[in-house]
Amino acid sequence: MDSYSLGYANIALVKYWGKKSKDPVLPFNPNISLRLDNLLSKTKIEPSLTDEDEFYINDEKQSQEEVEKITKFIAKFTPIEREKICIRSYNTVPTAAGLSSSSSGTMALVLACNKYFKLNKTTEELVEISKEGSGSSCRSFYRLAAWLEDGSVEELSCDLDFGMMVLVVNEDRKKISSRIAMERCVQTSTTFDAWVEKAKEDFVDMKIALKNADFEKIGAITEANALAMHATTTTSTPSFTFLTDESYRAMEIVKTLQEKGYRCYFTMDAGPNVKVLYLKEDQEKIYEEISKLWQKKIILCME
Ligand code: 2P0
Repeated sequence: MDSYSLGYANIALVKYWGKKSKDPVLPFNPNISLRLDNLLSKTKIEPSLTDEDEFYINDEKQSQEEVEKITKFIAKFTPIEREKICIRSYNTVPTAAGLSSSSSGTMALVLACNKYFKLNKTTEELVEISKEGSGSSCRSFYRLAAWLEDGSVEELSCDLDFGMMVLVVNEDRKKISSRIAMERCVQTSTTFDAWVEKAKEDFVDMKIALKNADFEKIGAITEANALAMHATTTTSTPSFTFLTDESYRAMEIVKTLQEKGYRCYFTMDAGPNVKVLYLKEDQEKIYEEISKLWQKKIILCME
């Protein structure tokens, strides 16, 4: 019996960037994401064979600090008195490289705990728990999800069949975690208030565009929203950026394709990699065109 629990990555079309409250975790602005069914984490929990809790990612033993972080999180919803456990997680998502590995990992962990400790929680309850581990992970439970300022999570629908690929700039762990980056932007960015206002408008417009299946509009909002989020990093003190020259080159490639009439749009998260949103029916020709210009790795996220 395969006893793994699966968690999926998600990429925001309207980003979550900034916490209005940490406990409970509430976003400054409502945000919307698309789940990536090919980028996932699978996790299982077994009794530990040692007298310690253990945590492995891709068979690599994690540091004591990581074990403490994860056990502190699961203590919020698992029995106080419990045996020591071994958590084994495998990511098909490069870990902590701005490819949403924290979303897929947290969702898989929450589901694995539900199974191992026989918690019998509903999806709605698991969504609530997940958020406390990684804010954006609450969106991974639905194909299209909206996470609102009051903390609630809604499933959205859209008649379009989306595809996404990642132009991989760098798969290394990011130097600054999104948590710390976000906090710095909230506290110091001179454009943070403008970001929140814009993101609120983008959220309203994106919901309408999804409802109308207006892909051009969805793409335009996705790109503008990502750029506005990234602008808050460069207007922070100390200033920083997740993007590199190669990220900008990848964005240029997407723009070149757009000029040729291809329907594809970029977005970037807390890392240098560039994700490309398109319609599934266009995947083959977009992949072919992009591969001519981008010789580095490309990951298809939704085959
Ligand atoms: C998002 N990101 O909407 C945004 C865009 C990164 C850039 O949500 O601190 O790991 O655990 O709530 O969810 C990544 O942040 O942060 C994220 P915490 P999380 O996808």
